Amino acid sequence: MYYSESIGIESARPQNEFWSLEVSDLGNQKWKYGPVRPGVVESHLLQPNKPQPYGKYSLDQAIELAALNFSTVQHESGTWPNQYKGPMFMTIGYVASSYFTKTPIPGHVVSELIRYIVNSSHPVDGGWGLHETDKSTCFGTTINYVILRLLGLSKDHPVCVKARKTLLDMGGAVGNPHWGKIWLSVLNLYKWEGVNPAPSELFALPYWLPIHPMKWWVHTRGIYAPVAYLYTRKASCELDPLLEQIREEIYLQPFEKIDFAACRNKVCGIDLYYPHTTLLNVANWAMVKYDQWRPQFVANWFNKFAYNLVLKELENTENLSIAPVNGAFNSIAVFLEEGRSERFKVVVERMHEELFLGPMGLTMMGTNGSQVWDSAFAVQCFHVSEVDQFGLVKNAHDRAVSFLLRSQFDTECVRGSYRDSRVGGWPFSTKDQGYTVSDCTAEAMKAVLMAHPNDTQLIQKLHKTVDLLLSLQNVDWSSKLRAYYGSFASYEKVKATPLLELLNPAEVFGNIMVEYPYVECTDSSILGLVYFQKHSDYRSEDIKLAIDNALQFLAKAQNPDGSWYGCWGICYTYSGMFALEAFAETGHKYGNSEIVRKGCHFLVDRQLKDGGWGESMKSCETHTYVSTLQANVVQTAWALIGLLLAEYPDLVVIEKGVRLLLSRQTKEGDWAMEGVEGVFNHSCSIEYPNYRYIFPIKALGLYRRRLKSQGRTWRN
Ligand code: LAN
Repeated sequence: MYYSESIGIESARPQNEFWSLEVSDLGNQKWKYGPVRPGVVESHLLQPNKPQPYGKYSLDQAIELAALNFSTVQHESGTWPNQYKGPMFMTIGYVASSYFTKTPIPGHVVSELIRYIVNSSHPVDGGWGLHETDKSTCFGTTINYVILRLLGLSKDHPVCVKARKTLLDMGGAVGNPHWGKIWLSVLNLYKWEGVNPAPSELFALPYWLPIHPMKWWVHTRGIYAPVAYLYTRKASCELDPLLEQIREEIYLQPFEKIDFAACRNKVCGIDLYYPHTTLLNVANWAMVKYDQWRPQFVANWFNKFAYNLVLKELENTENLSIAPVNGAFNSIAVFLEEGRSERFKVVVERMHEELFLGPMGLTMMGTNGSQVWDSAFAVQCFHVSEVDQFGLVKNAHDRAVSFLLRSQFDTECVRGSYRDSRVGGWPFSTKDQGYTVSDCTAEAMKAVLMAHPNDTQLIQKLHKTVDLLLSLQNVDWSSKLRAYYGSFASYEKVKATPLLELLNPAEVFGNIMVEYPYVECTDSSILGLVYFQKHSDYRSEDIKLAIDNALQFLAKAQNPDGSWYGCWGICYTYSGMFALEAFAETGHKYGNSEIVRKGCHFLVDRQLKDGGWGESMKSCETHTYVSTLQANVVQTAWALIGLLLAEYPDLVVIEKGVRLLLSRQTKEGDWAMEGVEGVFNHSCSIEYPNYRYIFPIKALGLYRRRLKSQGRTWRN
């Protein structure tokens, strides 16, 4: 049961006002409150998740109904909006920025934000973790407690009382990791002298230096540019009576008595995932000394470099920023530089596109959505299941394809933003967000090719996509040295040494400093190139070589037990599906490849008694397969897809999984949300609500093909 109404603060809720979702042609989505009545999409998104399994459909009926149901919840823009939630450290950005810049948050937003946080508090101790299904941590509990207080929940409200006790039991807010300390300092609830340094000078270093920040992972440098600006200015919100009260609530000692400088390296043991190295401690110590010594005018001068990068980021993303974390920091930097300028107003307006409403309330998502990614997979699953021409599904399919075609990048980034070419590429969410991702580009290319296999103009346009994809492959001498020759990373090629991880200051995430080779990104890139090759001779030799190199990387990345570690989905099951698909599409099947046989056996050995698969988020954290007790639909579909594409011979194994999918299907043709599907940086889980349609439809469709190819029919 979710809290739905009164949470102790007054929220004006007139009878004739409703929440409705506006989505632009480019997939930018915004929840609005007003006279517009919610439609089918909104009702679907706001409906609590408790569909009853029906399980009586035949295979054909199951596929068709699922595809029809999925089509009805598509928005006319061609996207499938969904609450892409999970991380519990995003909303603080929106709330802190609003508080800092004194930008009022409308009452209807306030009450929904509170409702989500209240609903997601830990049932036992009332705290919050790094992500929604995490144990309570100091970071999660502090920032979500602070949000509730800033939004007007009383300190004596039972939710605050319970959370505060948990926070104080963990030693109070001094145990926050770096990002927590930064937000608290921005809000004047902590002192900058207790924050490990992020000086703007780093951004003024010459680019040829191997550790230059603009060679870091796009997210990390996107966050640290505005953070450096705020740190160097020691920017703090104006103190007011509410902040003074919060200062007295979140620490064990009175605020004035705390020696903040001594808390710089203090991190609550529960939070710590990635401890400091000695090298980082020494570097921090030196930077603190430097910071104390360097005159303010020098600091201001260096800050111009960091601010310039903030502006470039805003220009390249239509004022959106790559994701909410840096978006919120950017908004404060712009406010400090420009006050309530036109740019500031747009930046604030666009932040609302990252807030999304769901049955539990309103929250800041991981990105401004997952539009391109989901639409690309949707188109593919309709084709694989041969329902793309079926009734209403055809309409949904065509709209999704048009959306993909509209979302391809056709302009480059502005000069001086340290960004690679992007024309021809696709993002994860929307064109405005502006960042090419290797696998999103490849999967979108595959989808549009499936839809328009003979369109010569389109194929011509995809030449740029192929150029871009090939340019993203790690094939230089350093990748050879590090054994990831042939791989693909997420947004860019690997540009700097993983040794930079020794300087990872975030404490709660692993592998955030630089790009890494990712099995899934490599798999998808292979698939995109393979599909392209079926339709064109363009750069065929280069493509062939790229695919060979990528396959060799995948072979090396396979663990001795046959598995591949997944970085963006949970976990070995997710990666197993992608890897087996990449091998299958290049002609490596169970019958002719030892790699594929091992990959299949790994999955088959983990099939649960109920016939399906279920893998826990713990796999990602511990790098060891951890099964759940019961199967879930999405992971069962992933395993089935891998096995079916690999042509795993034992149909009994596969049929058991198929039966599990059918047994969980509802009368309406969809499936319940059963758990979290995604992950990032090894420690944070994130939901992909559309996966529960896309992958079961694909798995069932593949199974139907397999039966047909063997001249068999389904028996209930
Ligand atoms: C995502 C979501 C999508 C994901 C895939 C396309 C699935 C993946 O194959 C490549 C990487 C990518 C694009 C990705 C990267 C990191 C993101 C953007 C996220 C997991 C969603 C949120 C996350 C972002 C980094 C959150 C901010 C937090 C930090 C620790 C920097």
